[in-house]
Amino acid sequence: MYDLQKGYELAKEYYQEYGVDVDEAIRICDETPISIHCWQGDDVIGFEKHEGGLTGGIQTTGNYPGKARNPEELRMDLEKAMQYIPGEKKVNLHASYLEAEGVVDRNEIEPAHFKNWADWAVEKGIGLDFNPTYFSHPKSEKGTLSALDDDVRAFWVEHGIRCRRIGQYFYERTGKTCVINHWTPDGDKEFPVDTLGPRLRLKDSYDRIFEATKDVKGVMDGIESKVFGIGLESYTVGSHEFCMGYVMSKKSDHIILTLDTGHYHPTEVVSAKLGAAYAFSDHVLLHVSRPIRWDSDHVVAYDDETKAIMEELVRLGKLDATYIATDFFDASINRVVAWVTGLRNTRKAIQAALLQPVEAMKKAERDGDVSTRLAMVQEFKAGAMLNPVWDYYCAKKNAGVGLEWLQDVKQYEAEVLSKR
Ligand code: RNT
Ligand code: ZN
Repeated sequence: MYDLQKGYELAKEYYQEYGVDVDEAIRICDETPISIHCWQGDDVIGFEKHEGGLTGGIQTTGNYPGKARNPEELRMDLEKAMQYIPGEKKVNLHASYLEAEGVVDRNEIEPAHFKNWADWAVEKGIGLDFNPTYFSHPKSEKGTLSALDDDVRAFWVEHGIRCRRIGQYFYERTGKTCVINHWTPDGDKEFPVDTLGPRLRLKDSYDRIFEATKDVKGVMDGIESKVFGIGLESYTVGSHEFCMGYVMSKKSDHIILTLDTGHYHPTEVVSAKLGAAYAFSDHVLLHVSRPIRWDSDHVVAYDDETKAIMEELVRLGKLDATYIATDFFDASINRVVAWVTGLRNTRKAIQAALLQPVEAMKKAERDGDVSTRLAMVQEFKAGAMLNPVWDYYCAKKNAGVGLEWLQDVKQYEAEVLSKR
């Protein structure tokens, strides 16, 4: 191992010349919460006792051995991953990850079914986020919150209501805001004749959920849009325009927009949407993912778009206003490696964005010196002296420098995962 202290001192000296305070950049990076999605650990299956696989137009591919088969294994795998993910963390659960004796249907779930998760979070000192599960269920085949059948729609409205109450329970137990993401896969394989009706029903369902739970405290609600799903290619009820319209029309302090990096046409990017979203809202929920040709939910990479998103949040001054959550599911590799890699990349992109002379860049722009602006932005694109700072930070957090963590995770695979 090279001399980490020396690297850090040199980086400090380097950044000082540009007026960037490295210690402050490390502190902000460390304190920015990232919500780790639980569903990478078991390929989005959950712990309900009924049959049936993953539906809703999302898909995991691969059959790598060692996935978590029960809540104990999932928590154990999460703990292993969290060991190598530096900084403030939350864990993001789906309603389908409940713990109950027999079959408990989606319209029957209660805080008690998530008590073990809450106990665990309190013990770890982390917050919990939540998601209603509007898929992988016999009643989700012909739509959920937008279903034509009134009974089916009422069933899912009840699910949404119960999820908000569970969100409050998480807030009460952990003392940290619970961010709920509302996503429905509702859509159509073919072009529908009536594109408005389902949207009016979805709007009414969300209204009913929020009206019935007006008293709920400590919860934020992201409304997530999508362009299409597998088998639902032609029409999505909760499209971007629908969700943006819904959120903005509510003028609520807890109903916010969710932007998932895999949910747009291939040439559209979330980084370009943030400035507009923040012209109308105080908070945004981010789902950081990696779409390869479609919403494939590959492990988050340290790529241009992830970096651009974090740069944008820092430059907008909205890093602390944004709820950052990961959302990917790769079943073709060691799932702990997937978590650690995706989460470290997300955190590293935040660190890189904080190690830039944003004030000087803004000043050049204000002064109309667009040449300096271009030169400066480009100078810091490569990350300058990011790695020595990142390595120093990881060492300080005991999260493994470089690939140090990989050996331990491989050993965990040999001793634990491969025996499942
Ligand atoms: C699906 C959405 C949604 C899900 C999770 C499992 O396209 O991105 O957020 O990935 O709810
Ligand atoms: Zn998502």
